[in-house]
Amino acid sequence: MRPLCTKVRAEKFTGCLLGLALGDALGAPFEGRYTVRGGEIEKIASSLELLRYTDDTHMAIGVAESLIACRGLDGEHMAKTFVRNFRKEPWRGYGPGPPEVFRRIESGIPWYSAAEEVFPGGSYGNGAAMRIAPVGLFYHRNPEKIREAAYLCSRITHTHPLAKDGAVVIAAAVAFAVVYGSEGRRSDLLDYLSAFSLPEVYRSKLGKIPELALRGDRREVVRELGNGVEAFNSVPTAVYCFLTGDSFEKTVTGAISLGGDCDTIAAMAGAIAGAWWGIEAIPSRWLEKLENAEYIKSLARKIYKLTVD
Ligand code: RVK
Ligand code: MG
Ligand code: MG
Repeated sequence: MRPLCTKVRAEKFTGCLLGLALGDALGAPFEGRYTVRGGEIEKIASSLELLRYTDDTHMAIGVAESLIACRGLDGEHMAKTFVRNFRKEPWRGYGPGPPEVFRRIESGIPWYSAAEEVFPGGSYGNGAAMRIAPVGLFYHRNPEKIREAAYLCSRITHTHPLAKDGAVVIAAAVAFAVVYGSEGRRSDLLDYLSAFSLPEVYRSKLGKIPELALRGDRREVVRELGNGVEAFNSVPTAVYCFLTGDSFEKTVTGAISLGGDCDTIAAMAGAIAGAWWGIEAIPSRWLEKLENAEYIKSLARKIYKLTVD
């Protein structure tokens, strides 16, 4: 891949975190559905006064807050931030695992081992990947640090290797989008990801994307890549949505249309697409209704200041 020659723009950072939150908020009303028609998304979006986000964004906010406060990834600080944020807003629709991890941390179990036994072998849910975008922003200049940082961030709640590697894929995709966005080719993302020595399930699913993209058959995409809550059944799907959506809007609506865990797939795809096209590509009719948009934007700007300015 060619080296970074132009300064990356702050609009990509704000686009990334707002894109994550919008994918989450727009997808949330449809979570668990078999399929969703494009018109339904717009109908719900225009009928709601507020586009309210869920645990995906709530946890990504915690990741960003902690990265900013510590000027890097500090596992203990981030774990405390997650617990504090969860206690303030436990109603955000968290999966079963993280609240149990938080209870364990509060009972005195160290943050680095609290998640180990919540599921056999640790959780392989997509909860680590859905919140990881700020890590991709923070380390966009240092791809060699992305794995270590994504693993550390995941370890707090998701210790299964497939959850951790799912987080690596999304963090790396965000870093790629920030650095190469607009000028490069989106399809180069698959090459970029191949440098991360991912487990077989990710290599095989990512390898199927070009063919699936040619056919564009929704049912085949769900069958081959998945649309479930497991990291390996949603992370490659989010990458597919980014690679086949020709705009921010199409990426997010395409992700939601797949149904299943569509708030999370749209959150991950929205973060990558927002980082690629920047905030200016996000429809203002959606942005104006997004809950806490100014705060989310301010976090993205702070990460930009710490890493680029
Ligand atoms: C509600 C067996 C396992 C497993 C293991 C399954 C929010 C469990 C967000 C578990 C996201 C679920 C989602 C999710 C994020 C995981 N053996 N089953 N080793 N590991 N599972 O609980 O943060 O929507 O059924 O850790 O990853 O919008 O409940 O939560 O869609 O995956 O939750 O894993 O969930 P958790 P999470
Ligand atoms: Mg959610
Ligand atoms: Mg979800």
